[in-house]
Amino acid sequence: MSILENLSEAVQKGRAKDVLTLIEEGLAEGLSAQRLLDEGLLKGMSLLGVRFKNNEVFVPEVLIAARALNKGSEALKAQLIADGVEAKGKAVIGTVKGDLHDIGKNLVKMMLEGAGFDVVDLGVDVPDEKFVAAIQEQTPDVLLLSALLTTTMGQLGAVIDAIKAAGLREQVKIMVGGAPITHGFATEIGADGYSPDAASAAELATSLLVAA
Ligand code: B1M
Repeated sequence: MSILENLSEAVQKGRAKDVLTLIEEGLAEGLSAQRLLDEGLLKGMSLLGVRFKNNEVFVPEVLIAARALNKGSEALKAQLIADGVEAKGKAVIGTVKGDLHDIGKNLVKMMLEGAGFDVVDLGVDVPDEKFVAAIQEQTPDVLLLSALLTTTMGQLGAVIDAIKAAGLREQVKIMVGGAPITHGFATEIGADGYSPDAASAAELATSLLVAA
């Protein structure tokens, strides 16, 4: 098996130590950090996701795999983030109330940092009031909201409504994302933008700054 296949396998089995060793080997062999991320770590989680859906693996296995993936993406961070980029703006990011998924959010955060943003991460299961308070306290240029469940995607609109009710909507650009979200949904709830993946999220955040 190739290093990328082994990496995918190690994520699926939740073997964090093997993940780190394979990343080292991959980088030493000249594989790019992006390929190790996309074709190794994320491929592994995507394959595990199918088995999760089919009830072949359960929450504990997925959690252990998520931990291995997060360790791996942390190890790749230095390679993914360009050196010496000056902060071009400030962003606040979080996963909405009721939702504990953070792998995608963490990748978006990493790409934003790579694009030169100073990022404040509110974590997961973030109540609407906490997003409102963060806008008041941190005065970010962009707020990024993540939701991974069809049962929590409605929460994205609730956060935007809470921000409007607090009179803060004009102060910040709002982007939404996560597997069940579409461009149409983002427009419907009054977001300024939607991105399907981490790389385009960083590009969109940058273009929203220019447009502001
Ligand atoms: Co959950 N889970 N999960 N889960 N989980 C999904 C999402 C699911 C699709 C699995 C399935 O059934 N096939 C399903 C949702 C179904 C639905 O809503 N229609 C599901 C379910 C049902 C559940 C539970 C309800 C299961 C249960 O308890 N019975 C439960 C809910 C818990 C809760 O949140 N309250 C649950 C729990 C969990 C774990 C805790 C075990 C674990 C999360 C661990 C963690 O995040 N630390 C977990 C995981 C890992 C998954 C899968 C397998 C993988 C998700 C992931 O991390 N993908 C997922 C199945 C799948 O996606 N194949 C599944 C990799 C990640 C890089 O992709 O998060 O999509 P993603 O992020 C992308 C883009 O979406 C985008 O960029 C990212 C990078 O490119 N993006 C943004 C994300 N946020 C963005 C924000 C932006 C922009 C772009 O800002 C603007």
